[in-house]
This record gives sequence, structure tokens and C-alpha cells, in this order.
Amino acid sequence: MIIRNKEDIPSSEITEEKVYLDRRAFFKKAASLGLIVPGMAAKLVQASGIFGLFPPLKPAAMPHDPLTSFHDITHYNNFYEFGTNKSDPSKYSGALSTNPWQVKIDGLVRRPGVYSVNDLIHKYPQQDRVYRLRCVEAWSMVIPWSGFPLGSLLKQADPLGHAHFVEFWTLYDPKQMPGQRVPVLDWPYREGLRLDEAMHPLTILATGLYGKPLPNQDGAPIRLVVPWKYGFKSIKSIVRIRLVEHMPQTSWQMAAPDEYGFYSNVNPKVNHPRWSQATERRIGEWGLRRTLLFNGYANQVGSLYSGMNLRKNF
Ligand SMILES: Nc1nc2c(c(=O)[nH]1)N[C@H]1C(S)=C(S)[C@@H](COP(=O)(O)O)O[C@H]1N2
Ligand SMILES: [Mo]
Repeated sequence: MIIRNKEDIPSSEITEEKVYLDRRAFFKKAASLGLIVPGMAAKLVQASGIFGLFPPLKPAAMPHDPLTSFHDITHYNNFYEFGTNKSDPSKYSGALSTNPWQVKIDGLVRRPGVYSVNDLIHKYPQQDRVYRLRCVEAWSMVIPWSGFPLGSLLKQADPLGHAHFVEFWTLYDPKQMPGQRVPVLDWPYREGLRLDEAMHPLTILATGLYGKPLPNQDGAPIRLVVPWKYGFKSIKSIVRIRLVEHMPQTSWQMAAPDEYGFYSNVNPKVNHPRWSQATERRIGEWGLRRTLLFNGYANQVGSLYSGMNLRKNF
């Protein structure tokens, strides 16, 4: 599905979004699994909060957090392969050919392989996950993804004992990705996780959002989503996953090592050298929210970092 600009959105899309929002069963199930903020099922739209020009500062995760609109999720993007403006990915990613698409898994595994995304979608039951996404630039969204745990695929590949990290690559194809003709980053875009982070049940490979295949501008046909880390860790349009022994280099770390660390866990107390991370702007809302440690997922992921100096390991 390709949406080039606001005017091009057929009314069928908008209707589908409403239908999606009505799928209360889905929300109830997700809530019972602890995957969405409680209360979302009961009431999606928070009526309170905007009584003046300066609404009170809210925490990042509120019981009635509404989903960010399909339009905002698909028109306010970071995908530098298509340009560095938020509107560039929706304008320029339409021509990216995403089917067929293969993902290679190699490195320190007993069962390396090359999988087609279509096979992965059939092999691993697709689950719905509503997650907050917090960009390092201090804006955030609430996105209803579908996908499957990265851990399922890693288990299938069977990591060797000395595999401690996972490295991810985006497609490198400057013909299709005009942003790669400009050296804003060391292409292809690369990211990495520690193996235990990659195996965590909250970490997914997303293949859709709002019940539709992943739009190109959001990282079609398959992208990582790690909801407790800054958005740039959630690498898009993945072609390779490699298990390695040592902490890999990542594109953002290579570009500015003092600003973008390997861990990049959301942390309101550790500021970016050039701006505060204490608050965030939720796209589609007025005012600011208070950013939460691990983006509000501390109960689920805090133990991964027990005893670790989060300021040093930023
Ligand atoms: N390959 C690739 N992946 C990427 C990026 C990118 O520029 N290229 N941007 C990252 C950043 S900074 C963010 S905030 C999220 C944005 O995801 P979204 O546009 O689907 O909201 O994607 C991340 N993944
Ligand atoms: Mo980001």
C-alpha cells in the first residue's frame, strides 16, 4: 500500500482505520497480555486535558493514550534513505520494491538461512502489539503494529554460545533509495542489540500496522521495533541479521558517538548533549508529556540492565 500525500488517501483507508479502532476484542486481548496501556480498550479518546493553552504535563504513558492517527504514522517519518525531512519518506518511498524480499540470517548460528518475508509471515503467527515509539528528537507516537517476536526467528537460527550481539542491516540500493546517494550516514543503515535484548518478548519484527501491510515509509516489508529504546534503534527494511560475538558498530554511533550510544534506552535523566530528554511531544497532541524510564516499559525490561550505569552506557 502506497500513500503519497494527504490528498491521495482514499476514503476506504479512513474507514478501515475506524473499523480497526472498533476491534475491541483485539484491544482486550492485548491489554490482558500487558502489551497496551490499560484502559485503552475501554476508551480510546481521552476527552480531558486540553482546557487551556497550557495543559498540565502528563507522563508519557497514560491509561487512555489514544493511538496516533494512521495519517500521522505514515506522513511524519524518519527514514533517511528517502531524505531527511519528515515528509520525505511518504513522498519518495512509494517506488521501493518490497515483494519479493529476502532476509538473511547468518554469523554465529547453527542454522543460517535466507527467508522470504512472505514465508516468515506464514511461519510465525502475526500478533498485534500497540507500542509507544519515542524518537531521540523528543517526539512520540502510539502505534498499533503487527508482527512476531524476533526471538522466534533467532531460536530457529540457533545462536552459538559465543554469540552475544545481533547486527541488523537495511537494504543498500541507492537507485531505489535516493537518500543513500548523500553521505548523511554511513550506508547501509546498521543497528545492533545485545542478544538478551533481541530475545526479549517485547522485541518484534513488524510486518504491518493498523491491520495493513507495513507502508514503505514505515520500513516495509519488515522492520525492527524495540519499544523501550529511542526510535532509531528500530531499523527499517531489513535484509540481513547477523549474530556476532562483539558489540557491533551502528550507523548513528559512527556518525556521532557522543550523542548516540549503543544502548539508547529511553531515559529522561540522561539528556542528549544538545537537548533535554525529560519531556516529549506526542504527535497529534498539544503540550508536552513527561518521558518515562525505558519509555514506560521498565517493569518488563528493567532487569536487563540491573547493576549497569545507564549514564555511562547511554
Ligand atoms: N533504515 C532506517 N531505519 C530507521 C530510520 C532510518 O532513517 N533508516 N530512522 C529511525 C528513526 S530515527 C525513527 S524515530 C524510526 C521512525 O519510525 P517511523 O517513521 O515508522 O515512525 O525509524 C528508525 N529506523
Ligand atoms: Mo528517531
